[in-house]
Amino acid sequence: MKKFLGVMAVSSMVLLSACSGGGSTSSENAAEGGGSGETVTLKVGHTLADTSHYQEGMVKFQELVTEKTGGSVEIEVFPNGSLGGERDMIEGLGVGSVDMVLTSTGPMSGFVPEVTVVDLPFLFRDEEHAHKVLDGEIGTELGKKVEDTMGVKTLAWWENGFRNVTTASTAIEKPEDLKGIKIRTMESDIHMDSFSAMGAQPTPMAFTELFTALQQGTIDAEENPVPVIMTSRFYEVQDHLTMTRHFYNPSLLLMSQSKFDALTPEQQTAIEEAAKEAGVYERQVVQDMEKQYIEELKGNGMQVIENPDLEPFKAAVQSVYEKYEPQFGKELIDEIRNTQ
Ligand code: EAX
Repeated sequence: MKKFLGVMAVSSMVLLSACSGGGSTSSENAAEGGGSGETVTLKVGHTLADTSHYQEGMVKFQELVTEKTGGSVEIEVFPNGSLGGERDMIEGLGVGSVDMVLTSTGPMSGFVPEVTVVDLPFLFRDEEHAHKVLDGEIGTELGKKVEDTMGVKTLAWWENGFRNVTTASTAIEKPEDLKGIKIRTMESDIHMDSFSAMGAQPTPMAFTELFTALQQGTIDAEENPVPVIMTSRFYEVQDHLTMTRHFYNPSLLLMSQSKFDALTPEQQTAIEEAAKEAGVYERQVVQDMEKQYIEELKGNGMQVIENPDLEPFKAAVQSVYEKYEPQFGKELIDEIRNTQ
């Protein structure tokens, strides 16, 4: 995979500089690196709305990159899946069609299964617990695993948030209420196994196809963090929300290794610092939005169950731990759980 990505990236670099499209280099700014004094423009894609937490984080990232590089590097943001779904964009890192992608860990099971240990249901107590793990040794090692396996640069851990169930017409108070419900999940084996264990019928699907599928009724339900449900207007096609917080969903800001290597050392440091600082900012945006948007979703007609009894849901997914413990190792799972 690394050798393949390396080759593809080099060939795309050549292609890109030949046709001087996105990610290419053009005009003046010698002061802050940019050895050749040209401004480097880097394209970053994500799937969420231009009012989302991802976008707010990206605007902060843009500002910080411009500031820290004195304008020698510019970030161009492509929201709304305009560069494709998360899996497409991750693949695009290899072929040079995408310079950077902000992706949730869901689709990573197709690329670096080890990193999906963080997707286990009810693994994290709260955001603080998750941040402690991801900003610590475990998060660093998982980020390194992505780099070593895919030959891309892991810039930072951002946040999508705790995921909750929404449905078109069924109030979900206990796992039995999910029986036979056709629910969309991300392209994640753990997510699909968790909903099968709760009795639902999971359908993996790219985010870019989700709203239409809900609108047409080919699926009954989906699950996402509150800021996504609000900014992607799922309240228009779903009437019920239960705050199950069943998965904590981190996001990875990944960059093409060859694009990173083409920068000066000063620019590389600036990008890495900006990615981390904007990530801290973005996490706060998620929490602020969650507080604000639960009331707004009610105002938009959604029936919200804010404090369901989660014990029956946790009990229903124990089989998922039995299945994946051998893959990830009980030690790592316990280490994550016991992180204070
Ligand atoms: O990462 O696919 C999803 O449901 C995600 O929340 C979305 O792509 C953002």
